[in-house]
Amino acid sequence: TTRFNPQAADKRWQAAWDEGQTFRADDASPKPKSYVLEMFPYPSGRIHMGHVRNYTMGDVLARFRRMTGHEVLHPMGWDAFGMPAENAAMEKKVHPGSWTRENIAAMKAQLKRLGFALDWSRELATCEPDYYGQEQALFLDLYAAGLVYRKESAVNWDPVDMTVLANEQVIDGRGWRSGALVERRKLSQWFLKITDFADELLEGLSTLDQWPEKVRLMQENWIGKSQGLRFTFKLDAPAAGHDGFDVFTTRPDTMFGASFAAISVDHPIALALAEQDARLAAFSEECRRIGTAAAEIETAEKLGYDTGLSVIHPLDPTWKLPVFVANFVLMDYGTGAVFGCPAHDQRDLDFARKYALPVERVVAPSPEEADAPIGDEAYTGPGRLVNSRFLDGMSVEGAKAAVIARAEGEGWGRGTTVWRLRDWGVSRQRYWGTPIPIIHCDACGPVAVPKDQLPVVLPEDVSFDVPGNPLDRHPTWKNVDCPSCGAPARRETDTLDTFVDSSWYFIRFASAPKDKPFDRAVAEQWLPVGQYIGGVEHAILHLLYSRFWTRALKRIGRIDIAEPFTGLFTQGMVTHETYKAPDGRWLSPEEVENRDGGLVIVETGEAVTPGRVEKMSKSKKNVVDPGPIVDQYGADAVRWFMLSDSPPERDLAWSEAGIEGAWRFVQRLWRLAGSIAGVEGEDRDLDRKLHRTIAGVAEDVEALSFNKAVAKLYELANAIEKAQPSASRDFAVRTIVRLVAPMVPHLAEEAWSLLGETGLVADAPWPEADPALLVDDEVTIAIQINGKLRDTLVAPKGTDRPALEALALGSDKVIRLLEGKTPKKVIVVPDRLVNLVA
Ligand code: ANZ
Ligand code: ZN
Repeated sequence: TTRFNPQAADKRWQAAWDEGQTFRADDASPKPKSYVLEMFPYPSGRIHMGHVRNYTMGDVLARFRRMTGHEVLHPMGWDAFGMPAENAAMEKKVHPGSWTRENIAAMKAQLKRLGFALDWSRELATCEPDYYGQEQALFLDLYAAGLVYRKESAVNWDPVDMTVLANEQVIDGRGWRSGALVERRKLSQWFLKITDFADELLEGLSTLDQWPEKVRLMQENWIGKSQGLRFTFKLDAPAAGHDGFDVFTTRPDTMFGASFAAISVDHPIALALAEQDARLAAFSEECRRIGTAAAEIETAEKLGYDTGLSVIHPLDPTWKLPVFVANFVLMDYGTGAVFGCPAHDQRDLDFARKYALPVERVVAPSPEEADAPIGDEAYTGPGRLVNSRFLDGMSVEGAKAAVIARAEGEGWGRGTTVWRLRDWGVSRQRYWGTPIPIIHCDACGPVAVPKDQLPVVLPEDVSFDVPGNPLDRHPTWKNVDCPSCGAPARRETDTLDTFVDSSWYFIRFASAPKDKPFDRAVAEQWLPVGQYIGGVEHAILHLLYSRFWTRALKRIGRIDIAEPFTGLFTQGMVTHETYKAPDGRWLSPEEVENRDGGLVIVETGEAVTPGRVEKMSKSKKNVVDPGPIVDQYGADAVRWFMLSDSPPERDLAWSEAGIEGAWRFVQRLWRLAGSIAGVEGEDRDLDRKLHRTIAGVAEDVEALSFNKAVAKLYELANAIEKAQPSASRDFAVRTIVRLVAPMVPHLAEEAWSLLGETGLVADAPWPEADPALLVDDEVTIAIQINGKLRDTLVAPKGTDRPALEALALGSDKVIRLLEGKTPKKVIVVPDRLVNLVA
């Protein structure tokens, strides 16, 4: 046979699959349904290696599931709204729509070039009205159900560009383009009531046993359920029009270790005080500049301002605590106020050391440590209460309950639950997104666009010469009559967060009628997604929003599915070497060469720091574009390489040697396919190897352990190559073609037809493993009489007790030694021994 020519084969089989609509999912199929989904890409311009790896994994599973008798839904689409399109519009003067659609066309061609078994008839792009119009309908359904509301909320405002910035556009407190200090402005914005589902979303995590533990944990932390005590601190003397304020604590047990109270800079009392106190006003301004996001505050230095006020300890009216305004207290968590217990909270300890406040231990891990001093580290472990009056000797949990009971009995506090999760703000002051289908009328307020007027289509004639949202300055689009009273009114010019688009695309893939978002019965046939595969960067927001959206639809009776993704897999990244010049500049591989055993810059001859292996990224110039690689080696070699070497959850280092190895293996498979001898004869060892591989690869693919499946296939190929011609060998050749079909489908189709098989290997059933051939090697069993070794026998591993007993009793030596007597007792330890007690 000649060499396998991937360029020709790829083209031939891709055309055959297209023409035969091989991968079209049939809603009406009686087969068991299987929904395999990879996170859909943002159409940035070109497919990168991360996509190739992600989609190859999903593809192997999808093809495997088809071979094992499933009707498979494996769709693809485009997460097509978002800022990069607007940036391109500003920089290159192209319309975001044409930029996006061109990218989609280019990337689609690249995906097709890789031979993915996708149902392209279900392709969707979120930027098209037939998609976002249905999203608007769903938004209005949620609005009608009270799950959408409007409230004032702060945004990042760039005073030079006169535009709202996304958080990622704020770098060190400055606008990414203008460099101006970003201000916080309050705007009226739309919110989805995800907090209504906090409990459900948390509880639901326990049902997701096919999700990575770390993702479940991240979601749990994000939802952040905290149980504790909310109580009122009375001010010693009323101030700024307040008698006191509420605090929230998860550690009511530590009340006797309190040494101060602290309120947020945005707390009403702090705001009122700052009006009279210029120094406090300046302090607050400074804190806001550092940032008020939880992550920033965690790392920032703890700063406080002593208000001179004091509060009364609720468990001892003679005990006063000073009140600080502090930068580490967040306004939008709990009550925006805390009591500080330095001995048992690190932030409080840092703060107390800085402002010379008392530090008293109230929890001790052992009685001997009751008065052990606290050093630089707060004690947050378990123990018993000390120095705490009526709580002394109680456990932490017992003391918490005791303080809550006392507070509730005396009426100064209540046990409560506080959530970290906030409602989802979905308003974006951007053009390239789903228009929010609302009209603002001076008389009627916000009015839903009537459903028969959907979709609210984005106007095409917009310009990006001026910063800000073009929808805001588009008079004919913006100014409309109120659907309710007919008076002149204005369209909402904010668009939806693109996370809304990706919160339900998997439902639209399952069912996409023209006149509604989806057909419930059809969608429920496919959903939930059995296996979802994507990057861990979406472990929190995208997955949580999708879970919320699905539950919200369930609550309003639109679909009866609680969790959208039963199986989740987060794959590792594709990495590559980097090169750095002496001046710290990143170099691309073309700028570097090997000279006398060392790496140097081609132009200057300067030495290059040999590269660390890092995630492929443009900034580090270590990106390998899959396009030319696929052209050179063919789709199968690239796919094979993506699956080999590393476990799929770990990073995969791209290497020239790796892709060449994959290419050679594809050629070896091709030579094997051409080596049918047509002779008789059995080869038991090869049979066994083959059947174990059939079972093992199936197991590995189901578990997404692709690298293990690949290793087994290598071994099998080795064994076939070494085997003498036989009928077993011919059968193994025919079978390995089916086994590799999910991974290297083009080679497999080509080989399938070379072997004279009819139809497509993509449609062929997965080979069946013969259970008799799966039993591991034979084992040697000891035969004892009265505990003494008398003989041994060889039996297949796993032979059952009666069979082993019979074999032992049939041994010549045993028959001789027993002299015709029947043993009183027979003890059998399978795979080990048979002991005959005479
Ligand atoms: C006193 C105390 C003593 C606390 C102690 C902890 C340890 P989680 O678990 O995250 O819910 N806290 C409450 N509201 C806050 C706010 N708005 N900004 C910053 N910190 C706030 O944390 C709850 C704990 O975080 C609360 O319990 C409170 O400090 C603090 F030994 O109260 B604790
Ligand atoms: Zn009106």
